[in-house]
Amino acid sequence: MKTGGKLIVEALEANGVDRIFCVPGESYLAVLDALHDSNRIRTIVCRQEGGAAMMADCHGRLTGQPGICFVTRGPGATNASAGIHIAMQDSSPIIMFIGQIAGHAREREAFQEVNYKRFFGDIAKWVVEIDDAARIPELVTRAFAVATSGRPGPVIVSLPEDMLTSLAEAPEALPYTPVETSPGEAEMHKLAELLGNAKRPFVILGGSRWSAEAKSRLESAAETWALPVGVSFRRQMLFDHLHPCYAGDVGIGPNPKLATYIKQADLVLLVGGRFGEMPSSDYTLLKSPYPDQTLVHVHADANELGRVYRPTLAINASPEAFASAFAKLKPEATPDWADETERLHKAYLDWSTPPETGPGDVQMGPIMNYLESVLPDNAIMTNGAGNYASWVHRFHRFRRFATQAAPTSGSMGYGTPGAVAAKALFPDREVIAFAGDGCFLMNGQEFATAVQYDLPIIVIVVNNGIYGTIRMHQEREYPGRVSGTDLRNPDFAALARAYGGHGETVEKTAEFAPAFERARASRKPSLIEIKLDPEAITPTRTLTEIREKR
Ligand SMILES: Cc1ncc(C[n+]2csc(CCOP(=O)(O)OP(=O)(O)O)c2C)c(N)n1
Repeated sequence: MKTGGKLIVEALEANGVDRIFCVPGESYLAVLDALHDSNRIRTIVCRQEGGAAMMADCHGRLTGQPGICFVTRGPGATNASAGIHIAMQDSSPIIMFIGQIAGHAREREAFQEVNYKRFFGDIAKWVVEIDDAARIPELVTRAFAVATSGRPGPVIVSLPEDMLTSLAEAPEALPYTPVETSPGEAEMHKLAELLGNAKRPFVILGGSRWSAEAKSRLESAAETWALPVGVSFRRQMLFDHLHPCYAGDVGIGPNPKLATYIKQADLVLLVGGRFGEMPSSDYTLLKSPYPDQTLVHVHADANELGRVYRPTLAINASPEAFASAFAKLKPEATPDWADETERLHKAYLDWSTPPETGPGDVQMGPIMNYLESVLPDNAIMTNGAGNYASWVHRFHRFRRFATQAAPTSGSMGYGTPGAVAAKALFPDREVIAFAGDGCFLMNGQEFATAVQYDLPIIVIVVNNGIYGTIRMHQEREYPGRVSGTDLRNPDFAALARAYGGHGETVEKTAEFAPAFERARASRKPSLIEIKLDPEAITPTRTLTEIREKR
């Protein structure tokens, strides 16, 4: 006979879990107690459940294995919902365990009582409450299967407190069996035929369930077919940006030359992604529901095929399995679009060259150039939402898999917790979090987690004193009528030092490089605050130009 808490920890161990992210609660003391005896699971205690859930998301995003977090009922679970929404929209495998109220108090609106099936109904892939400790091995293993199969997503497991302390005899937990979905020969044959008839094809990569191997197989297939390849919003780690087939990021505000090419393409091969509102420029790059182009859509979840766009050919396969099959497919004749692919790559290189000048004393262009020259290919970049992120998305040339963690759902506050999870996974790699002044203070408290676990991340806070993205939209839609977008900020560098980290303030471009070197040398979690002129609201347009519609 074992307690429910012990059975939970055993089921996690059986499924290969080596770390959990948590904020403790009295509702799941029995699990915390069992973790005390586990020498296989590292407990990373966080400062807010939103941060813990985002760390779990980042872990799932970079490894493909479910990120695990534990939170308490009511306020813990509702705080965490920000990270659950990200995992849902971004198709990341995560499992969140919630300590639930005891059974006898149910339906009385007891202390911190929430019905999780209703609360998470729309933003989780599956929600389950375990009432009988004997069923823990079955239901936890199923949670892993659901989180990782088809289109991955967040699973919520609610654990009533009295169930966790009860004793039960349960079968031994066995690990989940991953489910693969491969393309059939007929589909690959049809793809070869469609490509053979195409004149202006384009490939867009997105979604999850990729790996370093799948990426390199897709790169070699692109080379064989001389295909131009773009990546979906914030899925930049899926293709080497210096590969001659790389055509750019199909995200917010794509390169106009690229957008024109996609609109005029006659075949689009969409692999792994949903091509949602952001990458599709509000469903205009491909017309929905009936695209003008021949559309070949490859997705691991049959429910995503034909959901928004009617494909000419639907291939129900994971990116991994598709990339393997595609790498074996050879063209009958030399494709005649190779010159176009070369031209698109050249256009990308021009587009991703940062501007030398801009308003104010600090220029982000040269700072990005500097970072490009010193960061190794395997450095990991994380960020949340804000205009500052366009500097990373447009000018950082991603080369390798597992080097990017940023929510496609456009959630603020992800950079710092994402960086903590990434550094815990890859202690030997450099991890750089980008944040705005608004974004950083949403989950900046997780800087304390970086300090607690000696995780020397470098957070770059681009401080323009405003919720810049919203100010930009405001000035465009309601010129001169500033409302609710000004910020009065703390001294961010001092804040980092108060946490026990290294802090620097940069007020001139030339100060950045030595500050960055000192941050690296400190071997402490570091924060570099860049004081950016609010006029530098985009890499190419000022706030005044936007207000005055110039
Ligand atoms: C959690 C969350 N709240 C609000 C928003 C809306 N929003 C998008 S960007 C933004 C401003 C970001 O400001 P900051 O981090 O300072 O970056 P900046 O745009 O100034 O570069 C806001 C409020 C959001 N996307 N996510």
